Amino acid sequence: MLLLLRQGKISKWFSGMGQEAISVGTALAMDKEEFILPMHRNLGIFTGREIPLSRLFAQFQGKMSGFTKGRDRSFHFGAKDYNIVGMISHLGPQMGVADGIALGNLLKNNKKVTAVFTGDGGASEGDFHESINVAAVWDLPVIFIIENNYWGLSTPSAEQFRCKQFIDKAIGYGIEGVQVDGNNILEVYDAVLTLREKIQKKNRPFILECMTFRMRGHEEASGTKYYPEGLQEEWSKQDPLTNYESYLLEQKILDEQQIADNRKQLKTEIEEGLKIAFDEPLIKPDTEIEYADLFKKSEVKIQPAASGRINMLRLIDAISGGLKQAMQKHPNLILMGQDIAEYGGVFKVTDGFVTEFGKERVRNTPLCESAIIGAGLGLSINGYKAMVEMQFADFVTCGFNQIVNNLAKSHWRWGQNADVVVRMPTGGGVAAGPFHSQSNEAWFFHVPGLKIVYPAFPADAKGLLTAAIEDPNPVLFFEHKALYRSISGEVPDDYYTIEIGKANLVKTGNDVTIITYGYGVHWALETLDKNPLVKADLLDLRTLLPFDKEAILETVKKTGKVIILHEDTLIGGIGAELSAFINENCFEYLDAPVVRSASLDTPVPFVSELEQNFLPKNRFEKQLMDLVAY
Ligand SMILES: Cc1ncc(C[n+]2csc(CCOP(=O)(O)OP(=O)(O)O)c2C)c(N)n1
Repeated sequence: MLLLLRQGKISKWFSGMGQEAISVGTALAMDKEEFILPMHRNLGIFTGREIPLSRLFAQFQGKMSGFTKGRDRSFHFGAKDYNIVGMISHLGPQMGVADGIALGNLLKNNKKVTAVFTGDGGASEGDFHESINVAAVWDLPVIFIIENNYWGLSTPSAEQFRCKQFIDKAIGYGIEGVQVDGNNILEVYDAVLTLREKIQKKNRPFILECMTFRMRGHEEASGTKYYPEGLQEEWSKQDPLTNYESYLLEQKILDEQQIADNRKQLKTEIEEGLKIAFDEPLIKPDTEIEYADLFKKSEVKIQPAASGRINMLRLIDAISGGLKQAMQKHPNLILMGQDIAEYGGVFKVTDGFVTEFGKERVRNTPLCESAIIGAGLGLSINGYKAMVEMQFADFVTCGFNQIVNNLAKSHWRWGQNADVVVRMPTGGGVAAGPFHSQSNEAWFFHVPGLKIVYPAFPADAKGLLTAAIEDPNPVLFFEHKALYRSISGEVPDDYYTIEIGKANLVKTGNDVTIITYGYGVHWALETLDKNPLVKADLLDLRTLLPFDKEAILETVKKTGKVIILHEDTLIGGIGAELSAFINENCFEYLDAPVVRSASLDTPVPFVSELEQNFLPKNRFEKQLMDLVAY
């Protein structure tokens, strides 16, 4: 690999020289059916699972027969056929994903163990803490393998953490930790095997700390100048390959001839693999495929309610009812969130669910948004569906990385869908201040690979939530807190789904188009009631990503005047994108500039007078009337 790198024949490379015993020992000790989640230095996991070298080289060269269709490099890939889940660059998020896979195994009671890797540097991340904490509380069958090589890029342990060793941290999590010489393959192999057996007798997580040293630079370009003089020479005496070879020679298990034969055979294998990969043509870009692979093909059947039975329900009851029916329909659906079990969630959406579905499927979580959203992906890898309730949409910031980098990108990167719905109680108007009132849908609107649903009425909320849960892709489902108990509507009693991506024309008129969603729909209705002379098309988007382009074009072409209304702040909001879309696609039909009505570009204030001033509702009426008069 080093030669190829110098020749410019492969892209970036993270050498595991000096640490090989950990990957190889682990791969051999784990059952092939069990998942391993490696890091950037764990080539031995991939070769240990006997992935053909030609495919690995194809991956490193960005060829089609690799694992990511040329979309991601080096070790950033998963290989589901080999039960390997590759990392994202952010290191720590792997551990939450491992929790989810392990949770799936726990629920199946299949005695399978999951192994996940981290370095000593990555162990400083919040994900490390969250994931081990969740695994400890839930007794998850997972081994957290820490490759302690004393350096994170150029930063020595003394500048990374104060603890002496990682097994000490295990005590804090209430779990057991084991430390081994990571340069001794027999010790690593034996430790992993022993921990597996312990876990199979009684489900629980372990920390396995493997002491080792990275002989080369973080990646080749960054060198090793920061290592103190003599350190590499010192560690080279403990090289795992040469030491093991000497041991096998001493024990007369190998002789020099066999070593030479092995090396020759490996050289041939490498050269053959390389040739296959090099001979493969370069990938030809096809934009259609690039877009198509963002999502797993969704087979959501649009299912109308079977009977005509209708109830008048509040938004909260419609959501709760939809979720309950989804739980009945999908026995593999797992709910996770803070206080959602016996307590029923802070808004009571899951009130009574534990009694019907049990605590295994309705899971209280620690305050660990990142690990739990990551666990959602892990559950989907293991054949489950997950719904994660954010206690308030504001708190999604603590799980942001998992959503935008893991859930959103995994299908496009390596074909693994994230069958996860994140429910987001959102919005203001309840005098709850800047951290319990935000509209943050625009943060996610910019992320390819996500779907965003935001219903305004009870019937839409139920049918779109059931559709979101059926959809095998990640969906953010926004629910306006202030509407939970303030609006009611007719809701079909039976299970049904509404198509994601379709807007609804709530009112029709020729003067002007109002495009909005969420609370905006109700503000617009109120304003139109107050001004009966204004005849407007009122388009409720219902889904923000993908937004309904046809419906927008149709109404704009009809009225020639558009105002976009949203509760979120103005700059960089969804209105900006919609306005650009309209200008680009039906400029000739416009009789006035596209107008946006949004909240002030400040955080959401607490005091009611300030909040009302912040929200667009009171400005909207004038903006609408000015537009009509334009
Ligand atoms: C969140 C995040 N911050 C920074 C980086 C850049 N980075 C990549 S690897 C690395 C050092 C990791 O050290 P360690 O976890 O000890 O693993 P090692 O490389 O030593 O095997 C850093 C800083 C990153 N990939 N992700």
